[in-house]
Amino acid sequence: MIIKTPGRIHTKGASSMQLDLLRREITIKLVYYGPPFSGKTTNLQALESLVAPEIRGPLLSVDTKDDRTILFDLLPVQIEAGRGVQIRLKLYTVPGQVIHRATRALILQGVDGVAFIADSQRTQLQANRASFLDLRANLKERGVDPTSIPMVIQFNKRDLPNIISDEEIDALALKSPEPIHKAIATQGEGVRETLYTLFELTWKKLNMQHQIEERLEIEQNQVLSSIAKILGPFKGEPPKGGLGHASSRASGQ
Ligand SMILES: Nc1nc2c(ncn2[C@@H]2O[C@H](COP(=O)(O)OP(=O)(O)OP(=O)(O)O)[C@@H](O)[C@H]2O)c(=O)[nH]1
Ligand SMILES: [Mg+2]
Repeated sequence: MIIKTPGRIHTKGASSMQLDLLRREITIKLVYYGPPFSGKTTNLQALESLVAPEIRGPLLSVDTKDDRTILFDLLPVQIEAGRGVQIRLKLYTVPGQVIHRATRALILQGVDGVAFIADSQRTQLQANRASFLDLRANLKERGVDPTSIPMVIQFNKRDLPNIISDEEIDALALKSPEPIHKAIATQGEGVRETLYTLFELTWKKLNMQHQIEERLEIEQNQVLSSIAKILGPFKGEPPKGGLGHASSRASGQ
């Protein structure tokens, strides 16, 4: 961690979290990673329509005519977390196609948390695995321990035929260190839960490292419910401390 000016904290290496104590602003970078066509861009499109336009920028997409991401998508969201604290979330996607590895590595720079968007179709399971390994390798090459990065896995495209079953996902969730959500991103299902859980894990980690709550005199519950509020109502069991609690594994539908 480097302190550049009094009241301003920038982090180096894995995290790009910036904490400006004077302006009471925190900037957090979350990256949607995963194989080609798994629905990373669709997640951000769904979030763009879920979050009120006053608190988000337009979704910036750098893609080809046939909607393949070639650089990234970026959705900035600004959340008022009480006591004058502003949380600036920068939500990025990477391009999934194998040839864009260098771009993915670049976008991972300074990542605070990862949503891994897997494709539920059985034909894509190998692509999911390859992308997961690519993520780990990219992080390691940057000197980042992959297990230190808060991560949530989303099994998307639950509406399609020939997909990995709910029971198989539930079994995976029991042994997975990362929370798993099921989703149909095209219908907005599971999209909120994925982001909420990722935010919760990331916030807790950053707070442990930088004592954000103590420095800004804010309550974790207040922060989490501010995020829940901007995402709108969730399906399923109401979580503790807000919505979509990280320990509720394999939820989402
Ligand atoms: N049936 C179904 N289709 C989906 C779902 N989510 C995304 N898609 C479709 O899958 C295709 C790829 O979605 P994208 O969001 O562009 O995928 P991506 O992961 O951003 O792909 P790259 O940018 O190439 O890595 C699009 O045609 C989406 O409409 C889903 O839940 N169900
Ligand atoms: Mg995309």
